[in-house]
Amino acid sequence: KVQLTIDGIKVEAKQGESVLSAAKRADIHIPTLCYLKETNEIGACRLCIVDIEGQRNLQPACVFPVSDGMNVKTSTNQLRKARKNILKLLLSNHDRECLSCFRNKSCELQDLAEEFNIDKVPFESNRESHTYDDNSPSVVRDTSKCVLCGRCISVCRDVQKTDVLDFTNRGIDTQVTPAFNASLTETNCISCGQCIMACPVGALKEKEDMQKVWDAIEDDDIHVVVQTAPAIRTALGEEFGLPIGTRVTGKMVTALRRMGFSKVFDTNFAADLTIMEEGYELLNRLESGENLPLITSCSPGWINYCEIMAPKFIDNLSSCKSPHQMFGAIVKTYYAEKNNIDPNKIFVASVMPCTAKKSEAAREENQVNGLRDVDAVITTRELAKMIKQSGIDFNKLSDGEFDNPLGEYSGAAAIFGATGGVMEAALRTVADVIEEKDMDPVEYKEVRGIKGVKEATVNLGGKEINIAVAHGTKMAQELLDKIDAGEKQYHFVEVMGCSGGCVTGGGQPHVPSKITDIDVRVERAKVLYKEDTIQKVRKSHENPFIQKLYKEFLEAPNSEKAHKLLHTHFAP
Ligand code: HC1
Ligand code: SF4
Repeated sequence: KVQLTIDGIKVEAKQGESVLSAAKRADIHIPTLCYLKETNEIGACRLCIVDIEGQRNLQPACVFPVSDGMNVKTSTNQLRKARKNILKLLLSNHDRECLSCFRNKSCELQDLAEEFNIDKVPFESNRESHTYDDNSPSVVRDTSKCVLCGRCISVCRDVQKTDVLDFTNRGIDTQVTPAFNASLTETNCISCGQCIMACPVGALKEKEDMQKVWDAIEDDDIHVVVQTAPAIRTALGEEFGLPIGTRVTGKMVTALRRMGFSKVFDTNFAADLTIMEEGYELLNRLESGENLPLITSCSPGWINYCEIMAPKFIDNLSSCKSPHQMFGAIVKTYYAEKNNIDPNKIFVASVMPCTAKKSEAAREENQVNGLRDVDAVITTRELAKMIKQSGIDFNKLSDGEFDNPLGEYSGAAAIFGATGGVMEAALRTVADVIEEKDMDPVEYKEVRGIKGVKEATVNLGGKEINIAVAHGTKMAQELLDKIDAGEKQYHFVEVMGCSGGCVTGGGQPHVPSKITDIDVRVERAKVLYKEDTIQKVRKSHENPFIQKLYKEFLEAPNSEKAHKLLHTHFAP
C-alpha cells in the first residue's frame, strides 16, 4: 500500500497504480481524452497533466505511477491554462460543425471544451487532406473529425487483434487510417464497430440505414415487421438519460408500435429457434465425432474474423444462420403464408446492437427464394434517433407487449446478448434431450461473467462435455491457438466478436470514457439475466410457439426444410 496526497486529500493506493486511478477512487476528476481504461493508457494527449511535487515537468496522470508520500495537485492556474491550450490546438484541427454532428451532446471533446470554457478557437486548421470512407456497409470513417487520440487503433489492435488502423504520415500530416489509406473494404476489417465505441468524437460511425426504414413505413403497400435483438432492451434507455443497466423492454415495444411498424416482434423468438437447430447439430456432431468443437455462428463480427483470419476453423462453425436472419426467413415464408401476405411486400427491419449485422444481412447466402431475409439493419443508436424524430417522449411511455407468435421467447433466449448466454441456452436444451428429462437447475453459472475465456466440463448422459466461451476476437484467437496446438480439446465453443458479447456491440449507446467505476458489460448483462428469471418458460425447446412452428411448418430440427431456410455456409 502507498499513501499519497492529492489536492490536500489523503489517498491510499496500490503499488504501481497510476495517479489518475488513485485520484478517481478519491472522487477527484482529472480530465482525459486519449485515455481508455486498460486499452489506451499512453499519456499522448497530455490533458491529464498534473503537478507533482519534486518533478520538474507536469506529468500525465494516466501513466505516472503513485509513490509513497507523493504530493499531487490536479487543478491549478498553470494546469488549467495548459489544458485549455491543448484543447484549443485540438479544436483548431477538428472539423467544428458541432451543431450538425451526430455526436453533438455525446462528444467527449465538446464536453471538455465546455468544461474549460473555451469560447473561441484562435487558430485555423493547417491539415490539408481528409478522408471520408463510406464504402463499408457497416462503418464510416471521417478523418476531418479525428483528434488522433489513438483509441480506435488500440481497440482494433489489442482487443480485436484485427490491426486495421494505425497512425500514418508524420507531424501535421498525421492521420489515423488503414495502411496506404485504403478503404475499410480493402482491409481485414471485420465490421465489429468497436473502433466506433472507442472514438471520443465523430470520426467513426455506423453506416446509417434509417431512411430505408422510414421509406418502408411510409409505403402503404408494404408490411413492415421489426425485430429487436436481445441486447437492445438493456441499453436503449441510456440514449434517453436513464442509468446504465435499466431494462426498457416494454417502453421499447410501445415506441416501435407508435413509430408505425405493422408488427413488433422479437429476435429472441429466433434465438430459441437457433438453439433448436444448433442444439441438434451439436448432438449430431457429438455422435459422429466430426468437426468438433462445434463453434457458434451467431456473431457476424466473429464470422468475418474466422473467414479472414482463422479459415482453418470454418468447418467447425455451426451452419446455423444467426437468429435475426432465421427470423427474417421465417417471416417471409411461414408468417407470410399464414397471414396471406405476398413475401415481396414484406420488409423486415432488425434493430441490432451490432454494426457487423449490416454486412451480414447483405450477404447473398442470407436469402430465401431470392429475397433477403432482412431488408435493413439499424443500430440501437439509430433506433433512439428515430424515436426522437417521431416526437415520442420515451421515458413517459407505458409498457407494451410484443406481437404474437413471433414475439414469444424463453429465458434462454433472453440471455443470448451476454457472453456465455448462447452456450448456457444451448446447454439447457441439450441436457434435457440427452438426459430425456426436465433437468434442474437450469443455470450454468460457470459460463457467465467477463473473464476473457471461460471453460467448464459438464456431465451429460454420463459423458463429459468440454465447453469454452470466448469474447472479443483476440481472446477467440488465443483459444483457437490452444485448440490448434492440441493443448485443449473441446466439444462446444461459443465465440462472440465483441468483449462482453452483444451488450457492448458496436451499435450500442456510447459510454463516456470517464465512466470507469462500473463495468458496462456487467451492468447491461444483469438486465438480461433478470429478464431470464422472470420468464415462465426458461428453456428454448419449451417455448410453445417454437413447438408449434416445428409441428406446422419445419417438421423437425435440422429437417430438409429447416436446412433450406435456417442454415447457411461460410467460406474463406
Ligand atoms: Fe446478438 Fe444474436 S445475441 S448476435 O449478440 O445471436 O447483435 O443482442 O441479436 O442474431 O438473438 C446481436 C444481441 C442478436 C442474433 C440473437
Ligand atoms: Fe477494427 Fe472492428 Fe473498427 Fe474494423 S470495425 S476497423 S475491425 S475495430
